[in-house]
Amino acid sequence: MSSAQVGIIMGSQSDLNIMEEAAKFLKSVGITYEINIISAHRAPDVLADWVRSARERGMKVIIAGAGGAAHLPGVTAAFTTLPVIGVPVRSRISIDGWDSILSILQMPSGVPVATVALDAAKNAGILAAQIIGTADESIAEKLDDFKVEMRQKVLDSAKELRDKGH
Ligand code: RP5
Repeated sequence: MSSAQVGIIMGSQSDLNIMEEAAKFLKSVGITYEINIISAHRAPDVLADWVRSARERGMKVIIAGAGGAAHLPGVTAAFTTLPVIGVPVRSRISIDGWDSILSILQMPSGVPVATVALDAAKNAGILAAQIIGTADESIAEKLDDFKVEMRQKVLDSAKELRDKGH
């Protein structure tokens, strides 16, 4: 039995440097996650088993990232009613990322994938935390703190600009 609240999956080892940003954010707010490489094209049977058992293993949200003909998030969403967040990855063979963006974004009616920006795995982690935060006050409070920190960083950089005489 996994204790992971969020499942992070990706199509290839080559997606890991992007996808681990989602894991880093979840860790920073204390959300448990499981991270795995499962290809919709190269290991579809493994994907089906993993997704079908995700809810009973305690997962609340799945983040799926892939590049190229990026079917992993969509096929994942086909197998579950858990919310699926898709991360389009700009892979080695990418056509400027548009191949993965459109593959993940343009899902058919009835099978939604919440698609974040290209390579935006951190945003996927934040969104997953916000979903968990709807039912977990301590996570919601940490997300409030994160917003306060972001705001402060903007104010600090504006002050730095003024201090430099601009
Ligand atoms: C997709 O194809 C993966 O998600 C990856 O982004 C892309 C390239 O995979 P590799 O050929 O690097 O394994 O399935």
